[in-house]
Amino acid sequence: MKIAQIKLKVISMPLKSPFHTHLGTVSEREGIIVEVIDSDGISGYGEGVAFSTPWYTEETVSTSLHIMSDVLIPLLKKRPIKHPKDAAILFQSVRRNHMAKAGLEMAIWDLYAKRNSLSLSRAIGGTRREIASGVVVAADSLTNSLKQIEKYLGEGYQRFKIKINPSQDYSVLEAIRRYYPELLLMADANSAYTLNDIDKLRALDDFNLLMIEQPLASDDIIEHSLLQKEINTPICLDESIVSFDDAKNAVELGSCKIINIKAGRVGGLYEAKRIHDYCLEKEIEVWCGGMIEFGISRAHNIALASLPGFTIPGDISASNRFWEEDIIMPEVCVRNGYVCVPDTSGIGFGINKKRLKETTQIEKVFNF
Ligand code: OSB
Ligand code: MG
Repeated sequence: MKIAQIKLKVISMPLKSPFHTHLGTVSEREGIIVEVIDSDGISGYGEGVAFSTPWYTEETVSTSLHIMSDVLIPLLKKRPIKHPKDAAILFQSVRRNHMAKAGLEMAIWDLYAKRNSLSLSRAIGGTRREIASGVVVAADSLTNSLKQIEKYLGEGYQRFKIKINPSQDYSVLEAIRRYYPELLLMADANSAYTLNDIDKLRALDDFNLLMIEQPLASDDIIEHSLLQKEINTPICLDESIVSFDDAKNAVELGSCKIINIKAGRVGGLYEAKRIHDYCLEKEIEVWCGGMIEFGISRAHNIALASLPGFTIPGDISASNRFWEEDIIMPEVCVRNGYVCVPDTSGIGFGINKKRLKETTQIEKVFNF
Protein backbone atom coordinates (compact mmCIF):
# COMPACT_ATOMS: atom_id res chain seq x y z
CA MET A 1 0.00 0.00 0.00
CA LYS A 2 1.65 3.22 -1.11
CA ILE A 3 -0.08 6.37 0.13
CA ALA A 4 0.16 9.22 -2.39
CA GLN A 5 -2.12 11.83 -0.82
CA ILE A 6 -4.36 12.44 2.20
CA LYS A 7 -7.25 14.91 2.18
CA LEU A 8 -8.96 16.16 5.34
CA LYS A 9 -12.29 17.95 5.08
CA VAL A 10 -14.03 19.56 8.05
CA ILE A 11 -17.75 19.38 7.33
CA SER A 12 -20.75 20.76 9.17
CA MET A 13 -24.41 19.76 8.95
CA PRO A 14 -27.53 20.60 10.99
CA LEU A 15 -29.32 17.70 12.73
CA LYS A 16 -32.97 17.18 11.75
CA SER A 17 -33.83 17.73 15.39
CA PRO A 18 -31.62 18.68 18.37
CA PHE A 19 -29.99 15.84 20.36
CA HIS A 20 -30.39 16.41 24.11
CA THR A 21 -28.33 14.95 26.96
CA HIS A 22 -27.74 16.29 30.47
CA LEU A 23 -24.31 17.43 29.19
CA GLY A 24 -25.74 19.69 26.51
CA THR A 25 -27.52 19.80 23.18
CA VAL A 26 -26.11 19.01 19.74
CA SER A 27 -27.95 20.86 16.92
CA GLU A 28 -25.16 21.17 14.38
CA ARG A 29 -22.62 18.36 13.83
CA GLU A 30 -19.09 19.03 12.66
CA GLY A 31 -16.83 16.17 11.63
CA ILE A 32 -13.64 15.41 9.72
CA ILE A 33 -13.81 13.39 6.52
CA VAL A 34 -10.53 11.61 5.81
CA GLU A 35 -9.62 10.42 2.30
CA VAL A 36 -6.44 8.37 1.88
CA ILE A 37 -5.46 7.98 -1.79
CA ASP A 38 -2.87 5.44 -2.94
CA SER A 39 -0.47 5.57 -5.88
CA ASP A 40 -3.03 3.73 -8.08
CA GLY A 41 -5.61 6.44 -7.38
CA ILE A 42 -7.78 4.28 -5.09
CA SER A 43 -9.45 6.17 -2.20
CA GLY A 44 -10.19 4.90 1.32
CA TYR A 45 -12.52 6.89 3.57
CA GLY A 46 -12.68 7.44 7.32
CA GLU A 47 -14.35 9.92 9.63
CA GLY A 48 -13.00 11.75 12.66
CA VAL A 49 -15.89 11.60 15.15
CA ALA A 50 -14.80 14.17 17.76
CA PHE A 51 -17.39 16.84 18.50
CA SER A 52 -16.97 20.63 18.24
CA THR A 53 -16.60 20.85 22.04
CA PRO A 54 -15.11 18.32 24.52
CA TRP A 55 -18.40 17.25 26.19
CA TYR A 56 -18.13 13.52 25.41
CA THR A 57 -14.35 13.03 25.40
CA GLU A 58 -11.45 15.47 25.64
CA GLU A 59 -10.97 15.59 21.85
CA THR A 60 -12.55 18.23 19.60
CA VAL A 61 -12.66 18.80 15.84
CA SER A 62 -9.80 21.32 16.21
CA THR A 63 -7.57 19.06 18.31
CA SER A 64 -8.22 16.13 15.94
CA LEU A 65 -7.39 18.24 12.90
CA HIS A 66 -4.16 19.37 14.57
CA ILE A 67 -3.10 15.87 15.66
CA MET A 68 -3.90 14.38 12.25
CA SER A 69 -2.15 17.19 10.34
CA ASP A 70 0.90 17.82 12.50
CA VAL A 71 1.55 14.47 14.18
CA LEU A 72 -0.08 11.41 12.59
CA ILE A 73 0.22 12.23 8.87
CA PRO A 74 3.94 13.08 9.31
CA LEU A 75 4.34 9.63 10.96
CA LEU A 76 2.65 7.99 7.94
CA LYS A 77 4.99 9.90 5.62
CA LYS A 78 8.02 8.45 7.42
CA ARG A 79 6.98 4.80 7.64
CA PRO A 80 5.46 2.64 4.85
CA ILE A 81 2.28 0.73 5.74
CA LYS A 82 1.55 -2.80 4.49
CA HIS A 83 -1.56 -3.44 6.54
CA PRO A 84 -3.93 -1.16 8.55
CA LYS A 85 -2.61 -2.82 11.71
CA ASP A 86 0.79 -1.22 10.96
CA ALA A 87 -0.86 2.22 11.16
CA ALA A 88 -2.54 1.34 14.48
CA ILE A 89 0.82 0.23 15.88
CA LEU A 90 2.65 3.25 14.45
CA PHE A 91 0.13 5.54 16.17
CA GLN A 92 0.79 3.89 19.56
CA SER A 93 3.79 6.23 19.96
CA VAL A 94 1.26 9.08 20.34
CA ARG A 95 -0.66 9.25 23.63
CA ARG A 96 -4.48 9.04 23.44
CA ASN A 97 -6.10 11.24 20.71
CA HIS A 98 -8.06 8.12 19.75
CA MET A 99 -10.59 9.79 17.48
CA ALA A 100 -7.86 11.45 15.42
CA LYS A 101 -6.05 8.10 15.10
CA ALA A 102 -9.25 6.24 14.25
CA GLY A 103 -10.20 8.65 11.45
CA LEU A 104 -6.96 7.89 9.62
CA GLU A 105 -6.70 4.20 10.55
CA MET A 106 -10.24 3.48 9.35
CA ALA A 107 -9.63 5.24 6.02
CA ILE A 108 -6.59 2.96 5.63
CA TRP A 109 -8.81 -0.09 6.41
CA ASP A 110 -11.22 0.96 3.66
CA LEU A 111 -8.32 1.42 1.23
CA TYR A 112 -6.82 -1.95 2.21
CA ALA A 113 -10.16 -3.74 1.73
CA LYS A 114 -10.70 -2.06 -1.67
CA ARG A 115 -7.17 -2.94 -2.83
CA ASN A 116 -7.86 -6.58 -1.94
CA SER A 117 -11.41 -6.60 -3.41
CA LEU A 118 -12.85 -7.47 0.00
CA SER A 119 -15.79 -5.94 1.80
CA LEU A 120 -14.62 -4.18 4.95
CA SER A 121 -16.75 -6.64 6.92
CA ARG A 122 -14.83 -9.60 5.42
CA ALA A 123 -11.49 -7.82 5.80
CA ILE A 124 -11.98 -7.60 9.59
CA GLY A 125 -13.54 -11.07 10.01
CA GLY A 126 -17.25 -10.20 10.01
CA THR A 127 -19.77 -13.02 9.72
CA ARG A 128 -23.19 -11.35 9.74
CA ARG A 129 -25.03 -10.38 6.56
CA GLU A 130 -27.40 -8.05 8.38
CA ILE A 131 -27.26 -6.06 11.60
CA ALA A 132 -30.14 -5.58 14.05
CA SER A 133 -30.81 -1.87 14.31
CA GLY A 134 -31.36 0.18 17.46
CA VAL A 135 -31.97 3.87 17.96
CA VAL A 136 -31.38 6.50 20.59
CA VAL A 137 -34.17 8.76 21.74
CA ALA A 138 -32.67 12.01 23.04
CA ALA A 139 -35.66 14.32 23.26
CA ASP A 140 -36.26 17.29 25.57
CA SER A 141 -39.47 16.02 27.21
CA LEU A 142 -41.35 12.83 28.03
CA THR A 143 -44.07 13.68 25.49
CA ASN A 144 -41.47 14.02 22.74
CA SER A 145 -39.67 10.84 23.83
CA LEU A 146 -42.95 8.90 23.57
CA LYS A 147 -43.63 10.44 20.14
CA GLN A 148 -40.16 9.46 18.93
CA ILE A 149 -40.52 5.90 20.23
CA GLU A 150 -43.82 5.54 18.36
CA LYS A 151 -42.24 6.84 15.15
CA TYR A 152 -39.11 4.67 15.37
CA LEU A 153 -41.15 1.58 16.29
CA GLY A 154 -43.10 2.17 13.08
CA GLU A 155 -39.80 2.28 11.17
CA GLY A 156 -38.88 -1.15 12.59
CA TYR A 157 -36.15 -0.29 15.12
CA GLN A 158 -35.56 -3.18 17.51
CA ARG A 159 -33.94 -1.56 20.55
CA PHE A 160 -34.50 1.83 22.19
CA LYS A 161 -32.06 3.85 24.24
CA ILE A 162 -33.21 6.66 26.52
CA LYS A 163 -30.88 9.31 27.94
CA ILE A 164 -31.39 9.64 31.72
CA ASN A 165 -30.06 11.75 34.61
CA PRO A 166 -30.92 11.97 38.34
CA SER A 167 -33.81 14.37 37.74
CA GLN A 168 -35.27 12.47 34.76
CA ASP A 169 -35.05 8.76 35.30
CA TYR A 170 -37.62 6.74 37.29
CA SER A 171 -40.73 8.65 36.18
CA VAL A 172 -39.65 8.73 32.52
CA LEU A 173 -38.88 5.01 32.38
CA GLU A 174 -42.06 4.19 34.30
CA ALA A 175 -44.15 6.10 31.75
CA ILE A 176 -42.41 4.43 28.81
CA ARG A 177 -42.90 1.00 30.39
CA ARG A 178 -46.60 1.74 30.96
CA TYR A 179 -47.07 2.22 27.20
CA TYR A 180 -44.49 -0.33 26.04
CA PRO A 181 -44.07 -3.18 28.57
CA GLU A 182 -42.20 -5.42 26.12
CA LEU A 183 -39.90 -2.89 24.42
CA LEU A 184 -36.16 -3.73 24.33
CA LEU A 185 -35.28 -0.71 26.42
CA MET A 186 -32.01 0.59 27.88
CA ALA A 187 -30.84 3.79 29.53
CA ASP A 188 -27.67 5.84 28.99
CA ALA A 189 -26.63 8.16 31.82
CA ASN A 190 -23.42 9.62 30.29
CA SER A 191 -21.88 9.75 33.79
CA ALA A 192 -24.72 11.70 35.44
CA TYR A 193 -24.60 9.75 38.76
CA THR A 194 -22.23 9.10 41.67
CA LEU A 195 -22.08 6.27 44.20
CA ASN A 196 -24.27 8.44 46.48
CA ASP A 197 -27.11 7.66 44.05
CA ILE A 198 -27.07 3.88 44.62
CA ASP A 199 -30.69 3.85 45.87
CA LYS A 200 -31.89 5.76 42.81
CA LEU A 201 -29.99 3.43 40.50
CA ARG A 202 -31.25 0.31 42.32
CA ALA A 203 -34.82 1.56 41.86
CA LEU A 204 -34.32 1.32 38.07
CA ASP A 205 -34.16 -2.47 38.49
CA ASP A 206 -37.99 -2.22 38.36
CA PHE A 207 -37.97 -1.66 34.60
CA ASN A 208 -36.33 -4.76 33.16
CA LEU A 209 -33.78 -2.64 31.30
CA LEU A 210 -31.40 -4.40 28.91
CA MET A 211 -28.64 -2.40 30.59
CA ILE A 212 -27.66 0.95 32.05
CA GLU A 213 -24.87 2.62 30.13
CA GLN A 214 -22.10 4.60 31.88
CA PRO A 215 -23.87 5.60 35.12
CA LEU A 216 -20.73 6.82 36.94
CA ALA A 217 -17.69 8.95 36.07
CA SER A 218 -16.40 8.90 32.50
CA ASP A 219 -12.95 7.60 33.48
CA ASP A 220 -14.02 5.26 36.29
CA ILE A 221 -13.64 1.51 36.41
CA ILE A 222 -13.38 0.89 40.18
CA GLU A 223 -16.65 2.46 41.40
CA HIS A 224 -18.64 0.79 38.62
CA SER A 225 -17.46 -2.57 40.03
CA LEU A 226 -18.92 -1.60 43.44
CA LEU A 227 -22.17 -0.40 41.85
CA GLN A 228 -22.61 -3.57 39.76
CA LYS A 229 -22.68 -5.61 43.01
CA GLU A 230 -25.57 -3.44 44.29
CA ILE A 231 -27.89 -3.45 41.27
CA ASN A 232 -29.42 -6.17 39.09
CA THR A 233 -29.50 -4.17 35.85
CA PRO A 234 -26.38 -5.02 33.83
CA ILE A 235 -23.92 -2.12 33.62
CA CYS A 236 -22.54 -1.31 30.17
CA LEU A 237 -19.42 0.85 29.90
CA ASP A 238 -18.96 3.41 27.13
CA GLU A 239 -16.75 6.44 28.01
CA SER A 240 -14.60 4.42 30.48
CA ILE A 241 -13.33 1.99 27.84
CA VAL A 242 -10.79 3.71 25.59
CA SER A 243 -8.45 0.74 25.05
CA PHE A 244 -8.08 -3.03 25.15
CA ASP A 245 -6.46 -2.73 28.60
CA ASP A 246 -9.46 -0.79 29.94
CA ALA A 247 -11.78 -3.52 28.66
CA LYS A 248 -9.70 -6.25 30.27
CA ASN A 249 -9.49 -4.41 33.61
CA ALA A 250 -13.24 -3.71 33.62
CA VAL A 251 -14.10 -7.33 32.88
CA GLU A 252 -11.66 -8.68 35.47
CA LEU A 253 -12.98 -6.30 38.15
CA GLY A 254 -16.63 -7.01 37.32
CA SER A 255 -17.26 -3.33 36.51
CA CYS A 256 -19.65 -4.17 33.68
CA LYS A 257 -21.46 -7.09 32.05
CA ILE A 258 -21.63 -5.45 28.61
CA ILE A 259 -19.31 -3.19 26.60
CA ASN A 260 -20.29 -0.58 24.04
CA ILE A 261 -17.52 -0.59 21.41
CA LYS A 262 -17.00 2.57 19.36
CA ALA A 263 -14.03 2.34 17.03
CA GLY A 264 -13.52 6.12 17.26
CA ARG A 265 -13.28 6.04 21.06
CA VAL A 266 -10.66 3.27 21.10
CA GLY A 267 -8.40 4.47 18.24
CA GLY A 268 -9.72 2.44 15.32
CA LEU A 269 -10.83 -0.94 14.05
CA TYR A 270 -7.70 -2.85 15.09
CA GLU A 271 -8.20 -2.00 18.78
CA ALA A 272 -12.00 -2.41 18.48
CA LYS A 273 -11.49 -5.92 17.12
CA ARG A 274 -9.05 -6.81 19.93
CA ILE A 275 -11.68 -5.77 22.49
CA HIS A 276 -14.34 -7.73 20.60
CA ASP A 277 -12.18 -10.88 20.47
CA TYR A 278 -11.40 -10.67 24.18
CA CYS A 279 -15.07 -10.15 25.12
CA LEU A 280 -16.15 -13.06 22.90
CA GLU A 281 -13.70 -15.32 24.73
CA LYS A 282 -14.88 -14.06 28.15
CA GLU A 283 -18.58 -14.24 27.18
CA ILE A 284 -19.07 -10.51 27.68
CA GLU A 285 -21.69 -9.16 25.29
CA VAL A 286 -20.78 -6.18 23.10
CA TRP A 287 -22.65 -3.80 20.82
CA CYS A 288 -21.69 -0.97 18.53
CA GLY A 289 -22.26 2.54 19.84
CA GLY A 290 -23.08 5.61 17.75
CA MET A 291 -21.55 9.09 17.61
CA ILE A 292 -24.25 11.02 15.69
CA GLU A 293 -22.09 10.23 12.74
CA PHE A 294 -22.18 10.82 9.01
CA GLY A 295 -22.44 7.97 6.54
CA ILE A 296 -18.78 7.02 6.35
CA SER A 297 -18.50 6.26 10.05
CA ARG A 298 -21.95 4.65 9.92
CA ALA A 299 -20.64 2.31 7.18
CA HIS A 300 -17.61 1.43 9.32
CA ASN A 301 -19.97 0.70 12.22
CA ILE A 302 -21.95 -1.72 10.06
CA ALA A 303 -18.75 -3.64 9.22
CA LEU A 304 -17.68 -3.68 12.88
CA ALA A 305 -21.08 -4.88 14.07
CA SER A 306 -20.91 -7.79 11.60
CA LEU A 307 -18.34 -9.47 13.88
CA PRO A 308 -19.82 -12.49 15.69
CA GLY A 309 -19.63 -11.06 19.24
CA PHE A 310 -21.97 -8.12 18.48
CA THR A 311 -25.05 -9.83 19.90
CA ILE A 312 -27.05 -6.77 21.03
CA PRO A 313 -28.62 -4.29 18.57
CA GLY A 314 -26.39 -1.19 18.51
CA ASP A 315 -26.91 2.53 17.91
CA ILE A 316 -26.91 1.76 14.20
CA SER A 317 -29.72 3.81 12.79
CA ALA A 318 -30.52 4.88 9.23
CA SER A 319 -28.92 7.97 7.68
CA ASN A 320 -32.31 9.68 7.91
CA ARG A 321 -32.35 9.37 11.73
CA PHE A 322 -30.15 12.48 11.88
CA TRP A 323 -29.73 13.89 8.35
CA GLU A 324 -31.87 15.39 5.60
CA GLU A 325 -29.22 14.16 3.16
CA ASP A 326 -26.14 12.08 4.07
CA ILE A 327 -22.69 12.21 2.42
CA ILE A 328 -22.88 8.60 1.17
CA MET A 329 -24.79 6.90 -1.66
CA PRO A 330 -26.96 4.99 -1.22
CA GLU A 331 -27.87 6.12 2.29
CA VAL A 332 -28.00 3.62 5.18
CA CYS A 333 -31.54 2.19 5.36
CA VAL A 334 -33.30 0.12 8.02
CA ARG A 335 -35.64 -2.57 6.64
CA ASN A 336 -37.75 -4.68 9.01
CA GLY A 337 -35.40 -3.65 11.82
CA TYR A 338 -32.19 -4.65 10.03
CA VAL A 339 -29.41 -2.95 8.08
CA CYS A 340 -27.78 -4.99 5.30
CA VAL A 341 -24.02 -5.52 5.46
CA PRO A 342 -22.67 -4.59 2.01
CA ASP A 343 -20.68 -7.27 0.17
CA THR A 344 -19.06 -4.90 -2.33
CA SER A 345 -15.47 -3.83 -1.70
CA GLY A 346 -14.43 -1.55 1.16
CA ILE A 347 -17.10 0.25 3.18
CA GLY A 348 -19.54 -0.63 0.39
CA PHE A 349 -21.02 2.86 -0.03
CA GLY A 350 -20.16 5.56 -2.56
CA ILE A 351 -19.58 9.21 -1.71
CA ASN A 352 -22.31 11.79 -2.38
CA LYS A 353 -19.82 14.32 -3.78
CA LYS A 354 -22.40 17.10 -4.12
CA ARG A 355 -23.43 16.81 -0.47
CA LEU A 356 -19.83 16.53 0.70
CA LYS A 357 -18.91 19.66 -1.25
CA GLU A 358 -21.78 21.79 0.05
CA THR A 359 -21.04 20.87 3.68
CA THR A 360 -17.24 21.32 3.54
CA GLN A 361 -15.89 24.23 5.61
CA ILE A 362 -12.11 23.58 5.55
CA GLU A 363 -10.01 21.40 3.25
CA LYS A 364 -6.37 20.37 3.76
CA VAL A 365 -4.31 18.35 1.29
CA PHE A 366 -1.12 16.44 2.17
CA ASN A 367 1.03 15.11 -0.66
CA PHE A 368 3.38 12.22 0.11
O1 OSB B 1 -23.10 8.24 24.93
O2 OSB B 1 -23.52 6.79 23.47
C1 OSB B 1 -23.32 7.96 23.78
C2 OSB B 1 -24.02 10.19 20.79
C3 OSB B 1 -22.94 11.05 20.87
C4 OSB B 1 -22.04 10.92 21.88
C5 OSB B 1 -22.19 9.91 22.83
C6 OSB B 1 -23.26 9.04 22.76
C7 OSB B 1 -24.20 9.20 21.73
C8 OSB B 1 -25.36 8.32 21.65
C9 OSB B 1 -25.70 7.61 20.37
O3 OSB B 1 -26.04 8.09 22.60
C10 OSB B 1 -26.08 8.43 19.20
C11 OSB B 1 -26.15 7.71 17.88
O4 OSB B 1 -27.02 6.88 17.67
O5 OSB B 1 -25.33 8.04 17.00
MG1 MG C 1 -23.13 6.27 25.79
